[in-house]
Amino acid sequence: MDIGTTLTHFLLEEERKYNDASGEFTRLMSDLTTAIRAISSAVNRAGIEDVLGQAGATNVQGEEQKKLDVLANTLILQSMEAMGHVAGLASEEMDEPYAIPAGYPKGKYLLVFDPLDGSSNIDVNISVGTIFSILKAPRPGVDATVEDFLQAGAEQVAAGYTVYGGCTQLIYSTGNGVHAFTLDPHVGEFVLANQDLKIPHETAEYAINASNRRFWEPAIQQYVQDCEEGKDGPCGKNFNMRWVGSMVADFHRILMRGGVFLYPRDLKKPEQPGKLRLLYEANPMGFLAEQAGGACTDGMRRMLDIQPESLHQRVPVVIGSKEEVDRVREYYEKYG
Ligand code: AHM
Ligand code: MG
Repeated sequence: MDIGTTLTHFLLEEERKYNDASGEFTRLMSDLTTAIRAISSAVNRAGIEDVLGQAGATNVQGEEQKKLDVLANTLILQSMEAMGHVAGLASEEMDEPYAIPAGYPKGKYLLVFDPLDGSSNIDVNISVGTIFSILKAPRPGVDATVEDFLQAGAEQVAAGYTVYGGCTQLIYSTGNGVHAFTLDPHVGEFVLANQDLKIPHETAEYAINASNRRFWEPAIQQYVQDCEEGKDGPCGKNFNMRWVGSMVADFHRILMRGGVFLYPRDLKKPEQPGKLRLLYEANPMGFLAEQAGGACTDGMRRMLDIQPESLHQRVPVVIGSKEEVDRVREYYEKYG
């Protein structure tokens, strides 16, 4: 039997090669993966818990069963709060940043996350995921405020996601390529699966929720129409379409075989510039896309250049194969 290259081993080698090798980032990731293993286990047991929990939705201890996204959020807070590596945590599940309880040291990083993205898919046994972004705390050792989290995506120290699918995989980048690890459920370790993943530059596959078509802006209306016309239209090639409805799963497919994912501004809710959140969905995925040779934009701007104005800010997202993302950007310039 061969253990393979574990995530901890790989992270330490990376730290030795590129950073000051203090090991603090590796320890932070180790705390995070403790939570991720627990979330993976909870997701895998979701159907069982559901069956067991049907009578009154309480467990054997008489506690109310938590929705999985709240549970995932709690597991991450629990695994991080006492360890001294972060000065604050913010997530989709909390209106305000979580303050590290008094008595625990505050570290030099900030963690922003979506604990269980696509959680509406849990009930139908479709892949969901955890997305995370790691920033430097502007004021290390001190409780982080909202302003401390409002950093452009280009400032990210690291970003990644876990996809809870047929197997559990963790994908991350510290700015030196994108690497994938698979959880060995028997050993409890993440083991290196792919090093330095690259998104193919060209693609003939797009992902969009077309039920929103009548609310799209002209650029997206035109882009999708041209894709649908295939080789008889201006694209000159036939396109395929895929939409899982879990960004993590859709992005994972794009990372592995190319494609473009679009969640554009939706005039159904004109006050809302898109559905996805800048800090814990668009930025970490944008960081990974760029590291893999792809691109990410809000249609007009490079995603990682956008200066966030609020913690839960929403943005339009176009992400994936570079050539196709650039093409969508041209449609925005031409059609608006
Ligand atoms: P969530 O964070 O509440 O789970 O919402 C984000 C999800 C993404 O994973 C996915 O791409 C998108 O919402 C799907 O939206 P829609 O249901 O409009 O197709
Ligand atoms: Mg989400």
